[in-house]
Amino acid sequence: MTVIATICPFCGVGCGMGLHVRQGRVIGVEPIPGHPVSQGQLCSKGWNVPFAIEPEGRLTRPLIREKGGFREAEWDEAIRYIADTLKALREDSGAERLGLISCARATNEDNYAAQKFARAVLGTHNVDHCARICHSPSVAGLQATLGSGAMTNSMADVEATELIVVWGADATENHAVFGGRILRAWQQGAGLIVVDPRRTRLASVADLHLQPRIGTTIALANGLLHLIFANGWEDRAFLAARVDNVDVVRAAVAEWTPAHTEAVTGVPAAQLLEAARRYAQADTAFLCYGMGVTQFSSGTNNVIALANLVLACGQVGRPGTGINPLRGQNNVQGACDMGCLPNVYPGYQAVSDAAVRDKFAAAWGISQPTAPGLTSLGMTKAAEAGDFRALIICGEDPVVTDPDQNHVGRALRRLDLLVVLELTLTETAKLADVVLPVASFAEKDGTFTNCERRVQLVRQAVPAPGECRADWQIFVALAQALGASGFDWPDAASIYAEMAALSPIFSGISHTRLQHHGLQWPVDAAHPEGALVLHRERFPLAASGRARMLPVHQSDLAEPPDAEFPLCLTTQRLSCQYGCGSMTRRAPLLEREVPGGLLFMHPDDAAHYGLPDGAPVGVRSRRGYLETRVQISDVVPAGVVSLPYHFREAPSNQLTCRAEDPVTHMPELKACAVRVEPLSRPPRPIQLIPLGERLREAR
Ligand SMILES: Nc1nc2c(c(=O)[nH]1)N[C@H]1C(S)=C(S)[C@@H](COP(=O)(O)OP(=O)(O)OC[C@H]3O[C@@H](n4cnc5c(=O)[nH]c(N)nc54)[C@H](O)[C@@H]3O)O[C@H]1N2
Ligand SMILES: Nc1nc2c(c(=O)[nH]1)N[C@H]1C(S)=C(S)[C@@H](COP(=O)(O)OP(=O)(O)OC[C@H]3O[C@@H](n4cnc5c(=O)[nH]c(N)nc54)[C@H](O)[C@@H]3O)O[C@H]1N2
Ligand code: SF4
Ligand SMILES: [Mo]
Repeated sequence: MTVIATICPFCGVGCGMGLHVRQGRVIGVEPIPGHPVSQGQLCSKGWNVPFAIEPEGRLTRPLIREKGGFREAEWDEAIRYIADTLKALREDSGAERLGLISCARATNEDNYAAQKFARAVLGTHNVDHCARICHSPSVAGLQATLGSGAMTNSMADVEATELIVVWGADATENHAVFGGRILRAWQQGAGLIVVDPRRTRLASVADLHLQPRIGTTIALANGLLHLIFANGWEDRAFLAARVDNVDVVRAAVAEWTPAHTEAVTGVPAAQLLEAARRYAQADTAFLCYGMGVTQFSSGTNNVIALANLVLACGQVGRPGTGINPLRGQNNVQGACDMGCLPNVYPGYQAVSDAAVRDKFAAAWGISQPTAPGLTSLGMTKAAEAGDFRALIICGEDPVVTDPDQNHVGRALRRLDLLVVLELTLTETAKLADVVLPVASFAEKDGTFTNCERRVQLVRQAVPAPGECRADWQIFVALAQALGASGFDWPDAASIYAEMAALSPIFSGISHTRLQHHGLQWPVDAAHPEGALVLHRERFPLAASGRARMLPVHQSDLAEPPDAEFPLCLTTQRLSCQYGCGSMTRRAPLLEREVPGGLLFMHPDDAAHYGLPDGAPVGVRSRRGYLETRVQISDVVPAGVVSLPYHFREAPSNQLTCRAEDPVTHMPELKACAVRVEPLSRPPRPIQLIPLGERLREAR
């Protein structure tokens, strides 16, 4: 048996793992003892990696849709078919009706190749990925206030801080190994404040659990800021030296008195005072946050509200402090870094900047459109309207994971060409015209970038099953079939080198420099060894190097409960499952943990509806309907029900709404109105996409 050191392919913690390989198969895993992030730990998902990627049940040959089903095809035929169709569609209706969804689970090299294919070969900035419905408000909100959208500090900082604040994140479930580090830090004396409408595991041990009403982040942050200014607890020296626009924000939070804040958020005034005092007066306070902040139609303003709080107290730019978005997917930081976003090239270089466009045009030998492209949900919306023709989706399952499932299904069915690059036949792949089999993380070289900006090497441990190829190799073949040059990379390292040469913040990174547990960007002349802490002396926002506070105002949920739909539905994750479940649900031990689909409901609500634990129910929103079973739980507050989003038989996105953040188009995944209907028979699983069904509607 050999052991190959690599990185876990699930969440953004980026734990180091050794893959046990025998006879060309991954037969087990082990944690890596000296790894700086995971310190010899893995969570249950990491331990179950071999099941997630085992060759049985994987796609191994290209599939082309034929007569209501799929037939196997040779690579040459599949590539030719896609290339010819893309060419015809572009000639017919222009590059702006073609697009690409990239994959935050794949490597940086895959993602660089994907966006280069979209921009340099298709000729469009219509490239996006799941960050859109995840931390895009962090990218926008932190960019606007601090000048950079990434986690400012490192995960190890929780062990060197006086106070940890976890705001709208369920870290023991979703960043499990990091959640464990938070618990250890708390046991060793760090303070812990949790802000969450649900009583998460961390909330149940925290010194202080603020339990706001769903969707009241701005009110709460403004209320805390009001108390900080009112008591003179702000860091005046820091504000004078490093922050603009303070007085405007001070005036804007004047109305958020404790009484007003309590009335809106439901958090008692005494708790507000204690939280404000402890956060402002701690020498070091580490604030991290997640989807409970971003997944709202006010997502960007929510992030800005937290940034104001952090800046006011000078809790940034030093070890043990910071504003730290817990990036979700193993390589979502990397997919953003690589420019898989409609408005930036690799390294966050703006599409709107003519000098940047000229640089990439010269490097890639093709001029680029001047306007940013469509977002992922923008492409779906255009498709439903019949205004979009071809979409290449690498490793995402929007039929399960995007909001308003019935809308997604209608949109994808209207495309002239849907190509899906996947490990298995997901619900989305079932709708494709061509499905291409890809190599998993264990079958290719490359890099992942974790949530603390650490670029780490992923190493091929086994050959890919059947005819699977790495995503980047598929883009090479497609580019060549379309007559493009500049895609003749011999290996993943040379892709990284091309990217680094074009992106100042990664200019000091190469595969050879990453051997020892990677580097945290920026890695450039000013930071030759990378940066554990951002913004030590200046913020990369303006020439002055100063940050900017911005006033933000509380807004209502897009769809508050009413007489017809009296409950607020929120969506959550479970420690034992991941995303659409296409990988974790292949692991028998994980699948055994929780039955597929559960509706968490407070005991008072269950009593009101006369529902015993495990009772079958229908759940209905204005957009859809599903059936599942009730799990009575006082983790959720009364009036709120919660569904995990991993289960295709009871998919929460049947119900969710598409109300959007005006800045980033983030949908309001954390709140919509539903009603619960008791059933007198067992729940019926949702029939998603029956294989072969693909009614192409007349254009
Ligand atoms: N096991 C597992 N781990 C995962 C994933 C997975 O699918 N499974 N997915 C990965 C991905 S892609 C991501 S993005 C991360 C997400 O990780 P988290 O950010 O932790 O995501 P969620 O559990 O969706 O939401 C976090 C919390 O927000 C709370 N919340 C809801 N509304 C509000 C509100 O108005 N205010 C506040 N303060 N809180 C609110 C919810 O109660 C919930 O506890 O997890 C990653 N890790
Ligand atoms: N209701 C509700 N919906 C949500 C959320 C929520 O909190 N509530 N959270 C949202 C968030 S934060 C996110 S990030 C999205 C995630 O949504 P998705 O990105 O759709 O979720 P994943 O399960 O990660 O799907 C990734 C797919 O990539 C495939 N894959 C893995 N490795 C590779 C590879 O190397 N190459 C290729 N081509 N494919 C690969 C896997 O097989 C898997 O099917 O869901 C969002 N949807
Ligand atoms: S915490 Fe995240 S990266 Fe670590 S083993 Fe679990 S899923 Fe993998
Ligand atoms: Mo995410």
